[in-house]
Amino acid sequence: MAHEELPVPIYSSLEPVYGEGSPLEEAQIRFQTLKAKFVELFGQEPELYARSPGRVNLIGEHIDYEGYSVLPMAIRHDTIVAIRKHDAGEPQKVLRIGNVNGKYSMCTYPADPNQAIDLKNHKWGHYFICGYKGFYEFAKSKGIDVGVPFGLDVVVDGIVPTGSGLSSSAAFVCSATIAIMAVFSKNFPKKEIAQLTCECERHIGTQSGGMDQAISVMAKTGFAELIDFNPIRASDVQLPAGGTFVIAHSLAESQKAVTAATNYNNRVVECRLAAIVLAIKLGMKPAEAISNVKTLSDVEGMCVKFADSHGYSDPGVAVKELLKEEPYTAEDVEKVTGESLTTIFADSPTSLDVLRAAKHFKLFQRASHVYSEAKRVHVFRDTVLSKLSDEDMLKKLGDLMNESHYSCSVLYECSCPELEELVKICRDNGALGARLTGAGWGGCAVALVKESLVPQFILNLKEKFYHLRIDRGVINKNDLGLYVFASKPSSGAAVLKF
Ligand code: NG1
Repeated sequence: MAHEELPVPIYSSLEPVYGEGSPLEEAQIRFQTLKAKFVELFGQEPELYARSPGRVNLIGEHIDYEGYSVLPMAIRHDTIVAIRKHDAGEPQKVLRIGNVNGKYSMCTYPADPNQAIDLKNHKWGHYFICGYKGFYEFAKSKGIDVGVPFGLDVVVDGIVPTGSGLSSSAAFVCSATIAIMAVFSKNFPKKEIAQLTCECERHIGTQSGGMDQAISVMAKTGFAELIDFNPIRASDVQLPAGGTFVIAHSLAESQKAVTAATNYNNRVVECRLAAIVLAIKLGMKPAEAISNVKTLSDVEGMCVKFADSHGYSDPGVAVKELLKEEPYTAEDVEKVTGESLTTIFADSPTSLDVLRAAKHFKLFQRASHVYSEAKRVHVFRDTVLSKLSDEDMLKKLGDLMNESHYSCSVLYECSCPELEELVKICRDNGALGARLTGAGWGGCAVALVKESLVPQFILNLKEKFYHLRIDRGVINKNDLGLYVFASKPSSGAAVLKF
């Protein structure tokens, strides 16, 4: 059976998830600490644990929400959620969410799956509530009766660096959702959990695509995954042995939920507008385009249809011919659509926030990025499958990563000065390719480095990028290992019941 059809595995020991040696020892300590914290806070032991990893995206940035395939791998850093369901006799119907890390104080919410999340007042516990609401919504949609809501005690231990583009949020939402499911003795095919966690993370206010949750739930040790959407599917990608991916933090924190209206959601809206304008220019009636065209991948099919008469079988060509390079004002777009933008987005409050904040819309640049990046993902995968020598293969993969970065930086404008500096240092110090990874606007870069050069490469990064920041007091020397590390493809979500 394809692994996306299988349920989340349930293990009674840590080895299947963490392997052996120091990762296992580190995990043993974390689980002991987590259990002790749980007992300290709630006076009882947790019933079970769920864990889900962060990820690094190797290529395919800002295209998942446009319906295009992406190519991430799970990293070993994960979030573990310990959970206990209150007994029927316990009167308080509350969700108490504690954290091993003293930085995050206990959050309390009512045990009410219909509660609204207070987006104006961001709290770390909101991510748990995304999973909580998501579980009930999913159960309802499947006609599963999960009875009256119970109180829950929860303690979280997350080691995916936050605001780093490594999907700490998805690791938290997925582990929370899976823990809640497990405590209700429910399990579902991984692809359904990937879909549900993607949808429920949107309760936090970002219009995210499904990449992070899909890889967090479906990852397999030793493989990156090509993730397709509609329907969600994961295909194993065995990376060439001679190369290693090094992840390095730019130390600029990317606060995706807070900056959504001008950054992440802004790009989602720009892509939607680009798709509608393209569809109309390709001959679709405006009203039909507004109601049916949601993503740039919807337009690709139309381009193929129009190929004979116009030569647009490549959507990149259609973008060049049909969109203007200068930014569009709202009026420019409305002239094409014949409908006001606020009407088009009337059912999406977070898009309306975008419209209020935006001066103009760069449709040409955003669509050019999406179509070219979508192609690079497939070229990357084909290169890995090709018969090229290891040397040539790694070089080609590195080139694709560099092209991806250029496109993210110049066309999609989701880089920042710190990432630019870091990517340049990576390339100047022997990386075959380097690029920002994740949403951008801060967070991490990923570099492809020849295996034998990795230790020296990391030393160089420390010297050229991090030492200065240690001297300035931005980070502590002892924490360097958290900010720059090599990563192998790690395992996906699991439930642990001892
Ligand atoms: P980050 O911010 O790196 O977790 C976000 C989105 C992804 C994808 C990337 C850009 C969420 C949860 N994740 O990832 O779906 O669109 O940006 O490729 O919003």
